[in-house]
Amino acid sequence: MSLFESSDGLGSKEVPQSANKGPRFLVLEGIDGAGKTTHLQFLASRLRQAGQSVVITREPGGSPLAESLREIVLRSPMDGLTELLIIFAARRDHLRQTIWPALERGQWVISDRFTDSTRAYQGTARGLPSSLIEAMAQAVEAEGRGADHVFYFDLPAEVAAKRRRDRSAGALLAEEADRFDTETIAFFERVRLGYRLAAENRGSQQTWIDAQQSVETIQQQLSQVLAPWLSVNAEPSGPLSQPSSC
Ligand code: Z5A
Repeated sequence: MSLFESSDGLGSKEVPQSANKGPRFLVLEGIDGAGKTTHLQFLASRLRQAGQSVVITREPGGSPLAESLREIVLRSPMDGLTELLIIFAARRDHLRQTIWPALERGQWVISDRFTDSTRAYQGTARGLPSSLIEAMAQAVEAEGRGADHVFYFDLPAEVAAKRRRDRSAGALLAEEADRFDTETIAFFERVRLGYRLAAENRGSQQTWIDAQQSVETIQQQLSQVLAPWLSVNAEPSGPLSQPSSC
């Protein structure tokens, strides 16, 4: 996934006191190949058509430091606890450098993955204690706004693996494998379970999507979710000339 569109990093490092109307910080979650990138672009284009300013970002990554940490997490051998610590370090910088400043400017933020990835991958799938993950999440996110709404793209791991193979075969060069590409189908089924548990804890601030449906059907579902938010956020958001606007 190469859609990271960087922030200018000019935003305040003060603790943000976001008071925007309605949801502004959207997150897409799901196993690798579930369709997050595809539908993230759709959500962003719908928001922009409605006159909103949107920052697209991703995890691990989304700020210069966090992008460096992403390379380490994806490529360097390490144990699960080391992985967890690096992911939260990256998230802290991502929030401070990119997400909170964008929200403060009145922009929308759409992130490909956020803390529920940690709950699902490092928690349910790798078996690290949820008490540790929740304590770290609280420390890293507590001063500012967290995800307003999470879209979970649910897909059987076998189907996701086939989609990834098809995508690689269609590319000029096969995708470079990372540490997660060598995980088993059973691992990704545990991740799916982790997402189901995370969604149950999120109450109404989430949309569960059967990602086996066609792209068009999923886009209709996303449009229905967006519609009431766009009427709440009817005024154009943020300074559209910001270099970090997309
Ligand atoms: N990670 C972690 O362990 N803990 C954490 O806290 C965080 C991350 C934040 C980052 O992966 C890795 O970091 C991730 C977990 C770990 N690894 N894994 N697994 P990444 O950022 O490199 O990649 P990704 O986010 O996992 O996924 P992706 O490759 O970008 O896939 P995707 O965005 O979900 O799918 P897509 O590219 O939109 O779609 C895949 C293909 O399916 C593509 O050809 C589409 O055209 C096709 N597609 C999409 N939707 C459909 C439908 N509905 N029908 C048919 N075909 C479709």
